[in-house]
Amino acid sequence: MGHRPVQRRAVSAGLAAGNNFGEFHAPHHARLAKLGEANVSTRVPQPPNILWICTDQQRADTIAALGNPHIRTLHLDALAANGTAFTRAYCQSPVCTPSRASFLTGRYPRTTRCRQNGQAMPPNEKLISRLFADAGYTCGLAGKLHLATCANGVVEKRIDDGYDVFHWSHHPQPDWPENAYTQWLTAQGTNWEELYGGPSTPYVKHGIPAEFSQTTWCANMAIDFLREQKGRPWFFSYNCFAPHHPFDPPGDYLARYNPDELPLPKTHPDEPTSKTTYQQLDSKFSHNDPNGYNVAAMTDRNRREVTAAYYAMIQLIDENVGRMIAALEETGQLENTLVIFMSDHGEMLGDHGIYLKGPHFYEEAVRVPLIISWPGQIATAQCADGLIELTDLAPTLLDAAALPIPEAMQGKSLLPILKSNADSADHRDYVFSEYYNAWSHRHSYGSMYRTNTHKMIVYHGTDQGELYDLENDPDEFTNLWHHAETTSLKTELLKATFDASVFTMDPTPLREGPF
Ligand SMILES: [Ca+2]
Repeated sequence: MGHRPVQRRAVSAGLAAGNNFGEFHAPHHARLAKLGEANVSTRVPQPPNILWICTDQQRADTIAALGNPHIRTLHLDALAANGTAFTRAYCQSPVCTPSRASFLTGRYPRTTRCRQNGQAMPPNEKLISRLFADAGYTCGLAGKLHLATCANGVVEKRIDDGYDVFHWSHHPQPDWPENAYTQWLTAQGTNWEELYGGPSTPYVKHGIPAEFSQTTWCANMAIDFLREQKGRPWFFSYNCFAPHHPFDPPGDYLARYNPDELPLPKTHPDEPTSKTTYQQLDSKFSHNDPNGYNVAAMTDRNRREVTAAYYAMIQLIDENVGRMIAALEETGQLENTLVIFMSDHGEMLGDHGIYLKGPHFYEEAVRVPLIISWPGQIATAQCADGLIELTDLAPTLLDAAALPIPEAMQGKSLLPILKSNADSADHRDYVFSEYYNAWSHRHSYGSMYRTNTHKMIVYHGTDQGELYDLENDPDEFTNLWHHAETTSLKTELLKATFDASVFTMDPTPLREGPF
């Protein structure tokens, strides 16, 4: 547990791609050695820039260097080699809005009161971007934000979020004239409809060519921004829509993956009957929607094609990560930029017989990639295997910039782990995740409590739940919820889950006196 090196093979592959920013320069070495005993906040010579790359719906096991032999992610491999990869990072909700509301505030979904897709962020919640803007940073964004509804052509309502530059594009489809990506396509003399005419099956499509994709456009906006802001402290959110469904990479990227060489999703013969009603329904149609993917009709070939398309979308993201890193290097900003790569939640990708995301809390849905690099300031080629929540990101960034962490934040800074001053195994005893009627399945209210050894999922107001012994059943095939011999364990974990729901309540307003 704790630290182990990133796999050498993949690390070498990543470095061969041209990203060599992990080499420490002598002055940084000297500074770290000299200030080794000092308080973290005194070590920062100047405020670091923040490049926060957040993909949509990318599960954790999609980084080659971290153990996926089928996908190719040279630039993410290099990022991991030049920073710290957290291998057990968990989102606080397996759908967009509550997860994003949570990690952008360092608070739990029900604490922000933005618990559901379609629900607006209360205006008195403080986003991390607002806090950085207050500290003198210029903040920019490209892609989605999704802290309020933008369904049916409605433009997302913003709170005082601190973003000066705001290239809003919830998703690539031109559902709003205000979609900045749509406007850019127009300026390029083209449009989405024209570009999105490639061949398709019911599950996979040849999407927009790479140079015109929203994934690439978001990176273009990031690169323009970091060039313009050079010399000032800045904070940029790269929030592409990929690899969110539909599974539609550029055709030439799809061709890079031979479906026949990809593994089938993992399933167990007892599924879905031994699992929840939600899973039984979603194993027929994704998101329990007759207009969703017809999961029950999928062939093995279909399943492998979806995996190929998903990996191809991630490879395009990877290449754009490489472009942004190269721009940082070229402009001399790499040394003073903290880069985060992560995702808002995962994707089932056919595992356990289901696709997409919540209300399920399988590892595929709640565990996300998380890599942080900050050349010369944090450990390189470090794999941290302890339990991490995305609530920890906002306090980590404030800590890295030597800014105060508000009492309202519920996460815990990862900076001591990043600097190898703490073992990630000691960071948390459990992670907590919530799905409160957030998207599909009306009246589905689930809480997940996960320790190093067990996972308890309670679906409130029903007698349904899931209980997994992760040491003996890491694939979460055997649901022990109804097993008579585990009654005592179940009682213990129900109590622990109830405790966790109490201990994650809003810490504010602060108590001002004894009475
Ligand atoms: Ca999402």
